[in-house]
Amino acid sequence: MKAKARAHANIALIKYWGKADEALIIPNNSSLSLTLDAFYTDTHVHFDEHLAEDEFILDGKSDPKTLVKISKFADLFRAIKGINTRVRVKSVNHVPTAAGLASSASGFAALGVAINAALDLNMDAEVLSTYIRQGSGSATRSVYGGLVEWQKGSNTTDSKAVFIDDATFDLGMVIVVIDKDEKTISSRVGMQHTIETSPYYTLWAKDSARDLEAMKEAISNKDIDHIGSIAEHNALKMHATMMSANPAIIYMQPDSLKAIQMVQAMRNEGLTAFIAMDAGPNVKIVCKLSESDQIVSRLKTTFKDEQIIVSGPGPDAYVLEE
Ligand code: 2P0
Repeated sequence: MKAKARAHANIALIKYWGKADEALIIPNNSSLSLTLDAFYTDTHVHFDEHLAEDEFILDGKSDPKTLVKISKFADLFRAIKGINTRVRVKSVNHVPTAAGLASSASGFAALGVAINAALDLNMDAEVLSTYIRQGSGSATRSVYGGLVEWQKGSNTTDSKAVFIDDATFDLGMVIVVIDKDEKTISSRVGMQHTIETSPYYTLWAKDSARDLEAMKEAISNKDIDHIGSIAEHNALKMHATMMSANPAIIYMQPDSLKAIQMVQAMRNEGLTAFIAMDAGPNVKIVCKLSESDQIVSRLKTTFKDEQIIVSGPGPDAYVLEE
């Protein structure tokens, strides 16, 4: 009962912000993301009769805080298999340089794919995504490569990932690492606080449904400018909604705004460049891969080489040979 798997991180172009069901992680709005080639997690699992407790080692160090979530997650699969065997989980996050972009999305997706293989559960990617979702919402989308929708659904079996497009039409992303430290307010806490206190929250959920439809149309047209402009508008609306919570949640830092202004300047010069920020200060730039060199050379006038990472679309999550 051993297996190893790899899953790539994803960045949402239509963001997930808020849960309809906190226990089952069913979101209030559907989301859509690009799986990235540049960031991934490798996870080895071993369900071992000799273990008294579950164990979790991340990048060579034991991580008791995440272990609680991992044990709960493993319980979902143990219940299906009808076993109580404890598991040893070893994960390695692969992120270029000290980016601090280690992701719960690639982490739970790799873990789900590895457990599915180790326990011979034979779930297909769509069904598996409904379990991975219960580890971390954004992980749902990392089961597939390219562009992926997380359909919000209304129950635990229909809130799932759906593959949209392999994104091999020059779509890319440049990531500007502003701060690699762990954020002070986790997404889980931040989204709940936004729901409870922002007068704009219901508008966010309603508007993002419209954005999603426009995004799917732009993807079917392979129109990167349109994809970027919808993504930027959606990301900034999410940040505006967070800022309208009480007390406000502000993830942006002065250097985030500096990067945003540089992106606007690049656009005025005719480059395809749009921002997509998550629950943190780092700035992601939706772009054409063929223009990424020009974008990087402009960013290098202000940011250090190691703060800038380029990525194309990544693949599906998959089982690795041991
Ligand atoms: C996203 N984020 O769509 C959005 C945009 C952050 C901002 O998904 O509570 O770590 O585990 O479901 O998946 C981050 O939320 O939260 C996230 P949980 P998760 O990528």
